[in-house]
Amino acid sequence: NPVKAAAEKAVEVLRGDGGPPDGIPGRPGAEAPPVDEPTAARGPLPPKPDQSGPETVSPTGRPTGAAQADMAQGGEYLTTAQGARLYDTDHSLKAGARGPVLLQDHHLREKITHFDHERIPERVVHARGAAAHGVFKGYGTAAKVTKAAFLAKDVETPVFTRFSTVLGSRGSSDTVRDTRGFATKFYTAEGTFDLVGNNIPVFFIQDAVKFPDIIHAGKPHPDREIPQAQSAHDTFWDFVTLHTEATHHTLWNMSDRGIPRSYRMMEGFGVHTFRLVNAEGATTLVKFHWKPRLGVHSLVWEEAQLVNGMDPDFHRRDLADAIEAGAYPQWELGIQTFPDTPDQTFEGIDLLDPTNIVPEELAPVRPVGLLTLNANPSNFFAETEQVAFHPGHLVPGIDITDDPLLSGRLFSYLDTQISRLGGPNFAQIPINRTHAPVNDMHRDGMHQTAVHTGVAPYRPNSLDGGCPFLAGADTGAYIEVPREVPAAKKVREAPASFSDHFSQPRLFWLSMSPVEREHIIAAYTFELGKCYEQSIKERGLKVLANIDPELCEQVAMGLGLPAPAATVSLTTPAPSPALSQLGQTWPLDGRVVGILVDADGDLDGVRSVREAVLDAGMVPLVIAPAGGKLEGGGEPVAVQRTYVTARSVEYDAILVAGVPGIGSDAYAARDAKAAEAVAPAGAATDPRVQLLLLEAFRHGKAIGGWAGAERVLESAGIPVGTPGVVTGDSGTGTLEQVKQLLGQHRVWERFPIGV
Ligand code: HDE
Repeated sequence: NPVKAAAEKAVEVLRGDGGPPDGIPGRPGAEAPPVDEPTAARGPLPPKPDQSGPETVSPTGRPTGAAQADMAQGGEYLTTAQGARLYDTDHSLKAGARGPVLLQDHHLREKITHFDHERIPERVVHARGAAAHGVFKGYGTAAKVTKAAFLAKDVETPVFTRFSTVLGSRGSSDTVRDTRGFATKFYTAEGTFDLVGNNIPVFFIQDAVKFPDIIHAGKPHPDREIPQAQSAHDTFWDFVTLHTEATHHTLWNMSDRGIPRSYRMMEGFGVHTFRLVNAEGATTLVKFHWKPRLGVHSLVWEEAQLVNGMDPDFHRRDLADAIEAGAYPQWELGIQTFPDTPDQTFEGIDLLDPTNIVPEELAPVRPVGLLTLNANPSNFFAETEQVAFHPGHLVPGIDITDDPLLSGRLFSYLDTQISRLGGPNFAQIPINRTHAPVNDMHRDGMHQTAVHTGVAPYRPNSLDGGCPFLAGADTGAYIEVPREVPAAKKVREAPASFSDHFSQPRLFWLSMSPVEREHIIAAYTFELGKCYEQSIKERGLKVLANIDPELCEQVAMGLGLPAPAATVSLTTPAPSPALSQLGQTWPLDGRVVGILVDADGDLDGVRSVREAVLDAGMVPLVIAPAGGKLEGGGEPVAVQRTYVTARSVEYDAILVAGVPGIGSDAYAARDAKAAEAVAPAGAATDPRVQLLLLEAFRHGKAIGGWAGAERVLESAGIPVGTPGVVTGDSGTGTLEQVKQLLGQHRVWERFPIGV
């Protein structure tokens, strides 16, 4: 069979064990297409439980819905989109092998046309994100205040959570200074509930009408389209200093909350006050909180900047890796509740003002359920990109308030999906399908995938027997709370209670520990320092003076400008310790420990340490001068990182097992000159090892060593005895000390170090 022979020849050539590629189809002398037998098709991926939307059956009897995967890749043969089998997809149809491509090549046109339209508009904000599937389990503790069925005891609800940055484009870096989105879709039996929150509990503006203004100011400048995914530029600071209600959110951004260590280590907030309704119809005002089991942790700014270069996908990778490794991230959903009084304030705090928090010391956060993210998406586009959240996706028991920011969002999210997802039928996309039975009487429209039957998509009707029926309170209808709207004039105004823009930022500042304040000062100095306009820097300082004189003076010093005086009288509220990220001990799950060693190091010690790191639920990564395996003693030790691929920012702690050698050996044979440049002859330690240790030190990371590692630490300028630099007699003994340090997240005594 000449066809088969040509195919076999092609395979041999590709493997490198064959002769010249004479017989490859498409080359002169080729006789026929290469494949005459199909390879076995891979079975469709099993549908995820949370994608199992309502099953529908097409007129041909072919199931759709959860069996989508089957439709996507089910056939054994390569086909056109219409199912016609193809014999070749590598060559255009030509008039002769060297001749012009023919317009009649319908396969070429279909393939390229589809490709041309693969991209959809990215989200106008929150374009860059990562998501995961999971499950939410209710504790039943909210039963007194809400009838929402998914919060009842032990009810398990499939969820899909998407985390995001706000300002950057889809391809921007993960660890920029920005707010993070934290949006969760609960596929409840009563319909889908979306909690579309952020990792910062307040917002820049009090009224949705200003959303385009803050976003236009934060996005790259419209002339050169720079800077990408940054707030450190003139237009952002121009807006937030002119518009002082942004002060509180901006302060959170400048704090460590603006650069989270991991999506798994962020709090989430519903921001607005919502209204809960219980089975008797009684209402309670509520703020939603997500509390991460691993605690709230951040990067330090220099580290965040290095990560952007070393691994722009740092957060995305961290989330996916943790889930793949079975270290499922978890958050408790908590609620702060407030009496639904006519003025909707609590302890003098206006609950309709989204620039306010209610300190947890005044209203404790009570846990009502547990979120566990336990499965990565199988297809980024289909799931993470196409998921469409909307704060108006509510279930009975959860209602909205008149927060003017929330009102605007209720309009915006539906509207934006229509242009982003190409029409009004985005609810039919698998990831957006509700798990509750649907009969919405919506018909037609772009990308309609349902084949609706019946002739009466209207109400009332007699032709469909009056179907579908209306529900009542006893059959699970969503009924808005019949709240009285006070008689009022139609005005474009904010209430007087919205005009205090500084006392809550001051509360936040006063609640920070000294090291957190140091980071805030550094962040403002960096960001305002990046502005070109002198007047914007000066205005920035005026805003800071109204938060705190020390903050203002320190930043002014960094900018080389005089510190202005406050223009408001500064109050001294009681600090809220819950706002600080320091002072507790946290689980170690998923933390990354780098182990530096070479073939002459204590390999037995490394073997035991690896096991102990894994036993503690952490990730050990062996760093050596070159890749491959380190031989000596027992089992060879696999190397995960080399001096070339390792950078300190990947690790939460570093252990040194002996005196790791000069990494240049690996190059020496190839390029002696280059090797000499990397590690000059006679250097005690490879400069890349020194840099690794020094950076880890600067970023407050735990460092440990044994088997003579003191020499290495000293050569990096971080002798044993400096805070958080420890040695032990054995690898596991050293690890125990490092674990203690890791529980505090960082070695805070090392700050300030000017990063
Ligand atoms: Fe959003 N926001 N937003 N936002 N938002 C969007 O919707 C909007 C606000 C938040 O992972 C958009 O589908 C307005 C506050 C998250 O898909 C858009 C206002 C909070 C996400 C939109 C706000 C958020 C978005 C863009 C002011 C925290 C990403 C794409 C009134 C409580 C969801 C999209 C995801 C996305 C509008 C303010 C959170 C344009 C008009 C406050 C987490 O509809």
